[in-house]
Amino acid sequence: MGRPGDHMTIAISPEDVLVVVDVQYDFLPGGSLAVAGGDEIVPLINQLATRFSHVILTQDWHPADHISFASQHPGKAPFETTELHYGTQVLWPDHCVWQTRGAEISHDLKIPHAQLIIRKGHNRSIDSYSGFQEADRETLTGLAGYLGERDVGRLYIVGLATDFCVAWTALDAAAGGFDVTVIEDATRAIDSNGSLARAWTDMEEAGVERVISREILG
Ligand code: VGL
Ligand code: ZN
Repeated sequence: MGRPGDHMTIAISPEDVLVVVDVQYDFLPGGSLAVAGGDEIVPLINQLATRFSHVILTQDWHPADHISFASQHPGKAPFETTELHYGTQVLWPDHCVWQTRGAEISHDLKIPHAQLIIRKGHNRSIDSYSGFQEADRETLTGLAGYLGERDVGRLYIVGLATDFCVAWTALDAAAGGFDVTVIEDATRAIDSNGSLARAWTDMEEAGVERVISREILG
């Protein structure tokens, strides 16, 4: 309870999970798909992680000839789209190629108690923004099974990028019946062709909560 004017902080329970999405060198300044300001959220994520006893990470993890790369589509440039068997796919610069430096999770992320790293996007012919399922909306990663078996509380999602992997992970979590919160200032966006505004609209409609870190950290 607070006095009028006090800032009410959100209580994190031991069952709640912090999901840290794709804090990898290719999404940070200097990387091949750098997200503006991506490095600014790393200290904040480290601080938030101290409040959670259960933290999991996701890692974008592609073969060198991944279908989401513009380089695999002659005549196409990054950020254009193409039609694939599962729908419209944004084409990206080559990024997060497995076993390259760009795919590594930033060493500035200091979360020794993180318990699971879920890799996604390893199938050559299917992209996977979401930590739960691939872009064909069929192939599951197993994350929902893991979380179900651990009997978790609310999922708090942070990381990169707000409008792609964070949003798709949040939407799938909500669709799977989890309570979901995105901590907005602990994310940064790519914002290509209106993708950020669209992502927030979709998340709002799906019942995803939107908070800022001060509401948790006090
Ligand atoms: C992502 C584009 C392509 C992300 C991953 O982490 O948001 N975006 N692959
Ligand atoms: Zn990717």
